[in-house]
Amino acid sequence: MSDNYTPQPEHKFTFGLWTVGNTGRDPFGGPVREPKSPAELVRLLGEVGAYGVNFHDNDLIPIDATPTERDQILKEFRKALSDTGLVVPMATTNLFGDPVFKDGAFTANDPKVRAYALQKTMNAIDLGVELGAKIYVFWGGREGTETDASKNPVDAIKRNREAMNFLCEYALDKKYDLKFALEAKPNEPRADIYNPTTGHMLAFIATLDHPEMVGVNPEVAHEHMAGINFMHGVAQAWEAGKLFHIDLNDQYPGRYDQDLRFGSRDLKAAFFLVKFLEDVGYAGSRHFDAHAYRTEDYEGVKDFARGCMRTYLILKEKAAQFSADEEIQALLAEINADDGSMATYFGKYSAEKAIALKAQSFDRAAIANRGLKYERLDQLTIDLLLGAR
Ligand code: DIG
Ligand code: MN
Ligand code: MN
Repeated sequence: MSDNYTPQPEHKFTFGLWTVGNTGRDPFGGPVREPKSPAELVRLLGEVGAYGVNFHDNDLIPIDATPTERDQILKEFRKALSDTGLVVPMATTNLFGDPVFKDGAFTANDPKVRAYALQKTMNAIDLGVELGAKIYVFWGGREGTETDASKNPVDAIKRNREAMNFLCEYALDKKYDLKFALEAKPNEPRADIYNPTTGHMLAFIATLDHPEMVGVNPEVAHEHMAGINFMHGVAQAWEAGKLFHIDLNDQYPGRYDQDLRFGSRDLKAAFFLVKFLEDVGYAGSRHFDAHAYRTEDYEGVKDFARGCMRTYLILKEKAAQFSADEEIQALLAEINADDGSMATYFGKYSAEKAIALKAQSFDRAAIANRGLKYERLDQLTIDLLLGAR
C-alpha cells in the first residue's frame, strides 16, 4: 500500500542494527526473538523502506571474531547493502557491553582500559569509514559512577577530553571525511553518567582542541529521562551549528530508557520536534534508536520500524498543515505584532541607547493586561493533531 506516508530515500530514515536486531532481552527476562545476522537485518530494513543502517562495531563484527569470520560477515553485509541500496551514514563503538568497560571506557580508573578503549575506537572508526559513514557517534554509556568516592569528576572530564582530542587528531591524520556526534544520557546503565544532557555536551565540546569537528546526537528518551523539553535542546544544538545527528524514539517520563517507537508516547512533543526539524531544513539522518516491544515477533519488529517512519511522515504533513492554516498563522501574526516602537533599543549596545532606554516610560499595567491567546492557539494545534481541522 503506497500513500503519502510511504518512506522514501530522501526522508533519510535510518535504523541501527541493534534496533531491529534487538532480541527482546531485558533485565528480567532473556531473549524472545532469534538473533538475525547483519545481512538479514539489512534486508529487513530494505523491506520496510529504510534509507540507511548504522552499527556499533560489535553489532557487525563480534568482539572475538576471527579474521576469516570478519571477512565473511563483511562480504555478506556489503552484498545486502548492494542488493537493497541501503547506505551506512553513521557508525559508533560499543564501549559499554564487554565486562572490560564495567568502570567506563575513556574515563575508567584503569589506564589499560582507557588505552584499550582508544584502540577499539580507532579500529571501529576505520570500519565505519570503510563502509561509508560520515558521522561517528560517541555514547559514553558506562562513563559514570555508582559511588563518587571512586572517581574525581574533574579527572573524568580531563580523561574524556584527552580521548576526544586524540580521536579527532586520529581522524584528521587519516584524512577521514568524518564528524563526531556526542550523545548524552543522564543515567542507566551507570547510576550517574557524565555529561548527562545535550547541554552538558555542548559545553564540553567548547573545551576540545577541534570543536569544529564535534557536534551532538541528542536522543528523545535520554532528554525526557532528565525531564527536559527535547525540542528546546535540539533547537539550541541547531542554533549552535552542532546538530550533527539525532536519535528518535519515545519515552514515559521518570522511567528507565524505554526506546519506544517514535511518537508512540508523547505525540505533541513529537509533533513540535518534527515541525522544528522540517521548518529549519535539518538535512541529517532521521535515525530511530528504538526497538519493538518484547511481545513482538519479527513481523511485529517490521510493524515497529514502519510505525516509526509513518508517524514521522504523518507529523511532517501536520507541520505543513500548521504552517498553511490561516487561522493559526493569523493568530501568530497577532501575537507577534510589533509596531517598531522598541526597535531602537535592540541590537548592539550603545551608550546613547542605554540613556534613551533608561528615559523610556512604560505602562506596565496596560502591557500586563494584554491577553496572549495561547489557549486558543494551543487548542487549534490540538484540533489539527486530532484531525478536527
Ligand atoms: C543508546 O541510546 C546509544 C547506543 O545505542 C549507541 O551508541 C548510540 C547510537 O545512536 N545510541
Ligand atoms: Mn536510549
Ligand atoms: Mn541513542
